[in-house]
Formats: sequence, C-alpha cells, structure tokens
Amino acid sequence: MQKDKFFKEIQNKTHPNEKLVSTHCSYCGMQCGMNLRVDTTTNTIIGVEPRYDFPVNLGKMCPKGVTAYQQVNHPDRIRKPLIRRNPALKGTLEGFEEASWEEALSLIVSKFKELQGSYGKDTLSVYSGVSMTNEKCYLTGKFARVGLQTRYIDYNGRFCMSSAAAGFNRSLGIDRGSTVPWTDLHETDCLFIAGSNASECHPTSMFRIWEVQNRGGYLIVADPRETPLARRADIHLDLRPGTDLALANGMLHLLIKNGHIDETFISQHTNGFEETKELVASFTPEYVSDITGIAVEKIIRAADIYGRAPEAIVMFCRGVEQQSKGTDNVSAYTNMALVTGKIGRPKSGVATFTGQGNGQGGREHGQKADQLPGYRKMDYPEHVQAIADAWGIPVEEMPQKGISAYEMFGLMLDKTIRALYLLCSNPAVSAPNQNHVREALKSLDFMVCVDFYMSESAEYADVVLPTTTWAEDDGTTTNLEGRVIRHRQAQEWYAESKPDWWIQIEIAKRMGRGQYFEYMKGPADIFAELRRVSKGGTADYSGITYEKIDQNNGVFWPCKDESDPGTPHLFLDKKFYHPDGKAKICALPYRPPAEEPDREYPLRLTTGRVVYHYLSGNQTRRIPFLKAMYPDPLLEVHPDTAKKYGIEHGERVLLKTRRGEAVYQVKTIAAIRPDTVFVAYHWGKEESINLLTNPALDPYSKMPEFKACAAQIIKLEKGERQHG
Ligand SMILES: Nc1nc2c(c(=O)[nH]1)N[C@H]1C(S)=C(S)[C@@H](COP(=O)(O)OP(=O)(O)OC[C@H]3O[C@@H](n4cnc5c(=O)[nH]c(N)nc54)[C@H](O)[C@@H]3O)O[C@H]1N2
Ligand SMILES: Nc1nc2c(c(=O)[nH]1)N[C@H]1C(S)=C(S)[C@@H](COP(=O)(O)OP(=O)(O)OC[C@H]3O[C@@H](n4cnc5c(=O)[nH]c(N)nc54)[C@H](O)[C@@H]3O)O[C@H]1N2
Ligand code: SF4
Ligand SMILES: [Mo]
Repeated sequence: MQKDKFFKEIQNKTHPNEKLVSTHCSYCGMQCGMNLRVDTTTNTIIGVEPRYDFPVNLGKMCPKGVTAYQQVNHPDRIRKPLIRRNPALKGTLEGFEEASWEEALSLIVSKFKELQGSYGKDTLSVYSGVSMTNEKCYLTGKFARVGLQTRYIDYNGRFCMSSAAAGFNRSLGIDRGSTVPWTDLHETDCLFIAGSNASECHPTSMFRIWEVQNRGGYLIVADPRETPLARRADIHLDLRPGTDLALANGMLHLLIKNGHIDETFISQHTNGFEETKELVASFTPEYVSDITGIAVEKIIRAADIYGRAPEAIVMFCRGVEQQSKGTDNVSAYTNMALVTGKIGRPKSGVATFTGQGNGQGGREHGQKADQLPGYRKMDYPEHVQAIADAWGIPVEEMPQKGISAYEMFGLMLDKTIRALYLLCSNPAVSAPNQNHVREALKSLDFMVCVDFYMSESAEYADVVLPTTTWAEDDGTTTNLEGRVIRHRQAQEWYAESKPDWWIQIEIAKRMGRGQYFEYMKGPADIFAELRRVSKGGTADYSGITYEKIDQNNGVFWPCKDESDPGTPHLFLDKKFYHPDGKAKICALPYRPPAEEPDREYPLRLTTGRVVYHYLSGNQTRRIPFLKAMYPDPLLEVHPDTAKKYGIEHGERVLLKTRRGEAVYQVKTIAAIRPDTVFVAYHWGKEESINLLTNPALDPYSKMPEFKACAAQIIKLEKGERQHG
C-alpha cells in the first residue's frame, strides 16, 4: 500500500518544461505501461519512465523498453518519400532520391493500375506486420481487399503466432493467447513452460514466475537450452529440438496412468479423450526418453508435479510453435490442461506468450490470408457475407482467400505476384531460406516499402515511404493477455512521415476506392468501424471504447456491448467455443522434424532471440546501448562439441545447412545440449541465420520450422573468412 502511495506521488512529478504521456512499449506482447517524457518547449520526446499503475508490468521494464524512446528522433529516420530512379541498383541502398508525397503516391498508383490492367487484380500483394495498432492492422486488411482489391495479403504473424492460433482454434474453438490474465500467474501452484525464453523475451513476466516458487509452487521448463528460466526450474526437461510432441504425449500418458485426470470434466466438457488415451498408451517414459533425450526420472517427476498441483498453468512460446508440427504441439500441450480439468477457472489454464506488441490484436482483424475482421473465416460464406455487408461492398467483390507469407515468395518468383506493398516487416531478414526470399523480392516488377528506417527489405523497393513510430500516433493494441489497451501520440509526426492509415487512405482514394475509406477523425473513426465490424465475430470488440479502456486499465475481449465489462478469464462457464460447447482433446501421432541430423549434417540448429535485440533487429541495432551490449550474432556451442570440432571460444567458424551458410563467432556455453547449436536471428545480409533455416511448413498454420534443422560446423583455416 505504501508502495502504491509512493508511486502515485512520484508518477506525476515532472520537470517544469516536461509532460508525461501515458502509453505502452513498442516492442513485445507484454506491452509494458510506460510514460513518455515530452519536453514541452520543443514538443519532442526526451525519455521514458515505467508506469507502476499498469497491472501487467507494475513499474518493471527491460533494456529494450527503457531505450525504445530513442527510436523516435533517431538520425536514421526517413524524412521524405524516396523513389529509386535507377532500377539497376535494386538490392542495394543506392539510387534513391527524395520526392514529394504527391509524386510518390502518383507513381505507386499508376504502377499498381498498370500492373492490374495487364495481369489482373491479384497481381498486387500486401505483406504486413503487427507492431502496428489494431486500427492500422484492421485497415491494412481492408486496404488490401477493398482498396487494392487483391486476394494476396498475409503478415509476419504467420512466422509468429500462427501455430498457437491454429492449435487453440482446434482445441478450444477460440484463439485468445491466454485463458487467464497475467495477474493470475504468480498465484498458481505450478507453471509448466515449454519453449519460452521468457527471461530474455518477456522479462517483465519473471517476477510472477519466481513468485510461484517463492510461494512453494513449482516451475517445470522444457527447453534444449538451460535458459535463466530453466536454470531456476524445479525440473528442466532438456529435450532435443523438435521433439515436443513426444514429450507432451508422454505427459498425457503419465497423467492418465497416475489417475491425475478429471473424469467428470472430460465427459462433460470435452471430446476425443478415448482416442487420445489409446494413442498415448505407447508413450511410456522410456519411449519418450528415447525420442527426446530427457532422463526418464525427470519425465516422471514433471508429470507427477503437474498432476498433483491444485492449480496449474501450461505455457508455451515459439520454441514449440515454430516447428513443422507447431499446431500439433500446441494442441498436445493444451491436452494436459483438458484431461486434468485445469482450465476454465482462475489460476489454471493455458497461455502462449504472444510475441509482437500487437501480435494478438493484429491476428484478429483481417491481415491473415484466410481471415476477416472479428476473427471471421473466409471458409464460411456467411462470415464473408457479414463483412462484405459491413464494408458496403457486393459480396462478389470480396477477393478469395490468399496464401501464407512464405508461399507468397514462390508466387513472386513465378510472376503470379508482380508487385508488393510491404509495411511493418523486414522479411529480407526474418523469413526462412533467405536465398529464395531475396531472389523473390528482386524479381518483383514493383515494390513499395513503408517503414521509418531503411531496412534490408527496403533495398529491394522502388519506392520507400516514411511512416510514424508508435509514439507519434493514437490507437489501441491487444496485449498477450487479450487486454485491449491504448497507445497515445506523444509527439507530432516526424519530418514528412505519415501514419500507415493516412498513406493507405490516400492510395485507396487514388485507386478510385475513396468512398470506403472515409475516416475524418483518423484512428478514432477507424476504431469505431472496427468495433462495429467485429460485432458478432469471435473476437468481438463491439463493447470496447477508448474511454472504457482508460477507466479500467484495458478491456479484455470478447466484449459484446458497452455494459459488458469484458472477459479476463475465458471459459468460466465451462463453455468452449466449438458449436457443441466442448473442447477437443486431440490424438496426435508423433512425427520427427522435417530434417533430422545425419552424417553430413550431424548437429541440430535452433534459432531465436537475445534480450537486447528485437526481431529483424532493424529497430534495436541502431540503439547505441543495445548495440554495445550485443553487437554481433554468436554461435552457441557446448564445450564438448567445440572440443570435438577443435574450435575455441571466440573463433570464427562456418555454419552450414542444405540451404545456405554463414560465418559466426563461437560462444562456448555449457547451457546447451551437446547435439544442438543456437544462433539469434536479429542480423541481416551475410550474417542472417535465415540463410540456413528450413522453410518446411506446418500443414495447418503454414509456420516454417525455424526451431529445428540439421547443420554442420566447418573449421576455417587461419586467415580464411575471419573477418565478418
Ligand atoms: N528480447 C526480445 N524479446 C522478444 C522478441 C525479440 O526479438 N527479442 N520478440 C518477441 C516475439 S515477436 C516473440 S515471437 C517472442 C519469442 O519468444 P520465445 O519463444 O521465448 O523466444 P525464442 O528465442 O524464439 O525461443 C524460445 C526458446 O525455445 C527454445 N527452443 C528451441 N527449440 C525448441 C524445441 O524444439 N522445443 C522446445 N520446447 N524449446 C525449443 C530455445 O532454446 C529458446 O530458449 O519474443 C518476443 N520478445
Ligand atoms: N530464424 C528465425 N527467424 C524468425 C524467427 C525465429 O525465431 N527464428 N521468429 C519469427 C517471428 S516470431 C517474427 S514475429 C518475425 C518478425 O520479423 P519482422 O516482421 O521482419 O520483424 P521486425 O523486425 O519487427 O520488422 C518490422 C519492420 O517494420 C518497421 N516498423 C515498426 N513499426 C512499424 C509501423 O508501425 N509501421 C511500419 N510501416 N513499419 C514499422 C521496423 O522498423 C522494421 O523494419 O520473424 C520471424 N523470423
Ligand atoms: S518486456 Fe516487452 S513490452 Fe516490456 S519493456 Fe521489455 S520489450 Fe517492452
Ligand atoms: Mo514473433
């Protein structure tokens, strides 16, 4: 209480020429509350302080968050639209000249019209991202389908949340990343966390996780690396990359065998148990140990602890989802909660750590190839009709569904897609199998890139449009709990940059579709439309208003009318979102990763993140502190493995897979399995680990297998490629 009073007092203390603007961090799904400090004499952002009054982070922030404000007035900001006058320089940052908005927009629209005239409407494509507000994400889907009238739109969440989405939809009939609010985490008795490096990727969750143990509860972690989270765990299930499905089935086998299941819950609220029970009968601890490499005793103990815990939450992240069976992994771990009935009540449930700032909201409102706002699905004619009606277009005008992000690059190469409008993503770093992706971008007849910095992807563009950062616009995001929150404009639009929604409205107008894009009040009008259009969908935002968000520190969807307080806990009424109200327990046979180690490529390569950088690194590699802390990518190798290859800590070696190779400096580290190596993916060009990754796609989510492929290390001769 005293702390509350203290923070209330200091929170509003500012310097004489300073105001605080209450908003949220630009980076991960935690969406930590922060105040931007604004100098009122110059009206510029000069710093940040954490917000103690936001219940998710309670005043905590990580190294990215406390330096995020430095993006806003960074000298690398693009100031004016850029047009590449010399197309021969494609693939470089050369050949761009500054232009007026009028000239840039006219050029874009004339090219789009010309290409559509020759090759049909679907020759255009849109590839977007979810570092944007709900307002922008929603508008981007409408911009593609109504403004440009193309079927080809997909987004970077395909590489992020798509397996969680597909798994949750299949198991629970709804895709909200967490069934409980984050304020439940520290009150549970057991956290079972698979494939998450929360200590580096969702750092402000950690105080809740430690609190579970402080209260006498348990932490179980499944990860091939001994992350800080794994090191503090009661049990570290140190599995081989790509073997989660065997582990999850093994947990189920033991929960059933030990009588830790809830038969009443299973019979009243689920389908599929008998079939699943039969399937997991063969997943004995010995069999699971053979596949995963985890000691038998650890498997038994983990199942026992989870089974006995009165309340427990199963959590996971990209470690299990970015596999060619990511969807199955999600459903298989969700099975644990369903057979034990530890779901649909406070302090028990399942949760994925949503990745990007608006990774949740951005996947609900129509940026996905097969989905429309409110989480409507294009497979259902009545859903398509509902949105066509809401948008006021004849249903015949609604484009067909498109295809997934990685598959779009194939269509660029075969010239089905000839133009790309890229925003809020940097696929020339973040997509798998880079050699293929870069070739595809290069093959385009025309490409627009919208960003506030030049990026590796902008090098392939014909026109680059400068946009505003998160701190220069109003709007909402939906955090990893499903809580809709507000971002506020703290500074005027930088130089000549414009928000993504402004640009899309201008292009739509010039494409002759202006009547569908009338938003006098900008984000507020777009949000009003989003609310209306989402009504009746699974992700129903119709009862959420800006005022209600302000009054309640956010509102959880679904929220069906203005008197509805929102839904922090899902399924309290034990009603799941399938038509019969039941959840699905899924029988999922084990299958190995798409590529297993062999004599030529004997190691398992897995990829991910470090605390100091964010995604493709385009935002964080420019922040002096973050760059100084982690300047270059490192290849993590177990000391025994290093010895076997005759390589030493600090040495530069060649890492190679069937798709590509790159030179990395070695970091020997005992906290990784000897059969596994790890590289973070925040760097581009010849340092990009995605030159090596496997684009094998999950059949349901179309998620690439970023987390497991076969690799070899080649020692370099003295002097050979020693300088990166
Ligand atoms: N610092 C930082 N934080 C971030 C981000 C960032 O770029 N930097 N990005 C944000 C985004 S968009 C995302 S999606 C999240 C990602 O957050 P996380 O998923 O937590 O991060 P990753 O490093 O991709 O992978 C997580 C863990 O999976 C483990 N792993 C690898 N292979 C396997 C496997 O086969 N099975 C299991 N069980 N584990 C495996 C890795 O060793 C790693 O510790 O982070 C968000 N937060
Ligand atoms: N090997 C490997 N590859 C991976 C992963 C992995 O674990 N391993 N993880 C995958 C995951 S989970 C993700 S989320 C993806 C992310 O990969 P990307 O989508 O490439 O991620 P970002 O670096 O966020 O790219 C965003 C770009 O948009 C800009 N930007 C930021 N905000 C805005 C905005 O509001 N508007 C516009 N127009 N631009 C903006 C930024 O400056 C940046 O250049 O990478 C995936 N790739
Ligand atoms: S934990 Fe995520 S939201 Fe919070 S400060 Fe760090 S990057 Fe920002
Ligand atoms: Mo992500």
